[in-house]
Amino acid sequence: MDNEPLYLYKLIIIGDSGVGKTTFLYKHNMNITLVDFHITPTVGIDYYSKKIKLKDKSYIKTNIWDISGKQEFRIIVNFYIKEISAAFLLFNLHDINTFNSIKSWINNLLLNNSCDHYFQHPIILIGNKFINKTCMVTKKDIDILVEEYNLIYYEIDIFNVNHEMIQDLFDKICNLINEKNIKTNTCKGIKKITNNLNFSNNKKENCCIIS
Ligand SMILES: Nc1nc2c(ncn2[C@@H]2O[C@H](COP(=O)(O)OP(=O)(O)OP(=O)(O)O)[C@@H](O)[C@H]2O)c(=O)[nH]1
Ligand SMILES: [Mg+2]
Repeated sequence: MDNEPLYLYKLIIIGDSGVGKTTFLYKHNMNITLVDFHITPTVGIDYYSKKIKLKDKSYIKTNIWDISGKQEFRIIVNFYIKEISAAFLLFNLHDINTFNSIKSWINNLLLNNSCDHYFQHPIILIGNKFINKTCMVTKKDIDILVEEYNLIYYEIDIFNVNHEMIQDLFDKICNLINEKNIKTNTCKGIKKITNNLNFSNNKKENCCIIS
């Protein structure tokens, strides 16, 4: 069928504990805002899968790893970072420590990724928990970091953005991967799907066979 995904893109969501990674993923996958729930810190790693239509009208499947930001799980992060095609990197606009960690998260990405192709993996930096008052993190400091590491930057408050805006961010990161043509350059974060029996959208699932 034409809308069957031909490729699997492996994405990761990273950042310090409490910055909103799981909230971000739930909003994307199920349009649930966990404001009314008692959301607990992720233990280790969580995983979701979703089908996305690219601008060129082809379909891809995404595997999205949501990893705990706690220090004790850092070894797991470094393991999963080995094979990703792009990353969302979140910080809390009102917690300077989460911003100060960004460089170390990026260095982890650069050091542990095992791809040897020329293209850079896209990184979307997200300043979360935006509220209309002075942030602890300054615009100037964010701009310097964005420039230095060639990041794409968005400021959001997951509690107050609509589902489409979060979907757009996932569409954007997947289209960037596609445009950079990483898949023809043996990126370990992209796999050709050779059999996708039982694939369905919006489900937690692990049924694809990859080459
Ligand atoms: N005000 C506000 N609170 C948020 C927002 N996003 C997340 N939170 C809250 O921040 C807390 C932490 O969110 P999580 O999504 O669990 O953070 P995490 O990055 O997954 O944390 P770890 O799993 O420990 O790494 C929760 O109480 C959320 O409800 C936001 O945009 N605005
Ligand atoms: Mg979490």
